[in-house]
Amino acid sequence: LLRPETHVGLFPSAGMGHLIPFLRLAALLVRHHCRVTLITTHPTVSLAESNLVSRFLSAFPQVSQVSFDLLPLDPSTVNSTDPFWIRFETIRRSAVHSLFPLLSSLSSPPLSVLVYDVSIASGAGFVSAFGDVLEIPGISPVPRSSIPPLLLVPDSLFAHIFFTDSAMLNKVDGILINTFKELEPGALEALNNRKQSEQGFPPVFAVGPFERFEFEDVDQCHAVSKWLDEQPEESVVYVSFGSRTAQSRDQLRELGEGLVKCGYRFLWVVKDKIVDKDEEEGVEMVVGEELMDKMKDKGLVVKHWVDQEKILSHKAVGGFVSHSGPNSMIEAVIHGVRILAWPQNGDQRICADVVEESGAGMWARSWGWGGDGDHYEVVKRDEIAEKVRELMESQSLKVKIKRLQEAAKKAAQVGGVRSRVFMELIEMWKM
Ligand code: BUP
Repeated sequence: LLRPETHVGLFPSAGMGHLIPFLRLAALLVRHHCRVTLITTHPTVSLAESNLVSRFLSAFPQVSQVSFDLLPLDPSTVNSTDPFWIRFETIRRSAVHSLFPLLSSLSSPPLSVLVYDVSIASGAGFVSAFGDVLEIPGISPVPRSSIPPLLLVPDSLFAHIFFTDSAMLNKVDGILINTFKELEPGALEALNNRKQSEQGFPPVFAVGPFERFEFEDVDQCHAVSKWLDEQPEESVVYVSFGSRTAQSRDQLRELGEGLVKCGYRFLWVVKDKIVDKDEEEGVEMVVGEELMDKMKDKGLVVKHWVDQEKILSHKAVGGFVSHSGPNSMIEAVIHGVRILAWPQNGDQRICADVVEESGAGMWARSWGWGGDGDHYEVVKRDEIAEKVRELMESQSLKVKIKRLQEAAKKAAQVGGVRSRVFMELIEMWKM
């Protein structure tokens, strides 16, 4: 007997940190014989997004793509200058008019389910923060200092989106999170416990960990791979703060000096602007020729999109100085690379707590938020050098991250818990 095909609509919001897990989810759903339609907006905010969508669609011709039309948004009606947040809001406002007709038009076969993005791509810890921000079941108490500063500014666009989306969470049929039990046991258990379901909180599905697929290959990475091939095993610290964090010139210089001082080899991805399209100056201009000169013996410094998972999977890489974005955190765990978490904004302090609690690495707790708000202060080179050394030298972290890596591998293997969760979901969507 032929069962009707499960047709999944995927609608990611803006930014690579959102697009990447959606496309990995799409690839996993195709592997589980679902029909997938990807809903995208045009133009994308960053070039990296449009490049990745093209590569994905060439690799998966069986996935259909439809465009979601955006209504014009007057920037003066939103309290933000961040292009990604402005796009989130544009999508949310346009959805009121355009989403239903678009979904109804996807009729062959009709959509079984729509997976969308609550604009806060995150782990179970942050999802459990929806509702009551200070007393969060399943994770360590969250001090006020870990709440993203913009969330405490009531008229900020970030707070507006967070609180409206959190109120909507009770209306969805389920929540998918790219995580797995050993990484966030307390938060996942609390999210799925009876007390919450009695309050109408939807079931939570730990669908992770998501791994990289071949469509993510990028050409510019030959020089990076070649350099890594020449470095001894576990000798390199990889430094990156994700796709949306631009650091101040002062901070970049201190970081570069700190890396020189730490004594370890390093691969550093510099980001000077929030959106890649705005990057104009070369890395020498941004970091300064003098510092570039000091760094050349021990480090490779780049200012373009790199294939992060390929780097993390390279045997030369032993540590990762990271903003602890949720994707980066999971990717480091999959590849057994210990993390020094230096959260810059958003949910990253919640993730840094997960890093510490799970044994994935350590968190430089006393360092301020990134960016240029009131909470920002430049972290000095000596502190950076000291923490990097601690990360690279810690035997206990080495042991803990390998244990977690094993659990991640087990969850993602054929017949592992992740595929069981996918099968459960797909059965549910057929009903
Ligand atoms: Br930068 C950079 N190459 O050069 P996060 C990032 N990535 O592959 P974020 C690259 O982007 P949000 C690069 O592997 C990860 O999958 C990286 O996601 C990849 O942080 C993704 O770590 C970054 O969650 O997004 O970018 O701050 O704000 O949504 O957490």
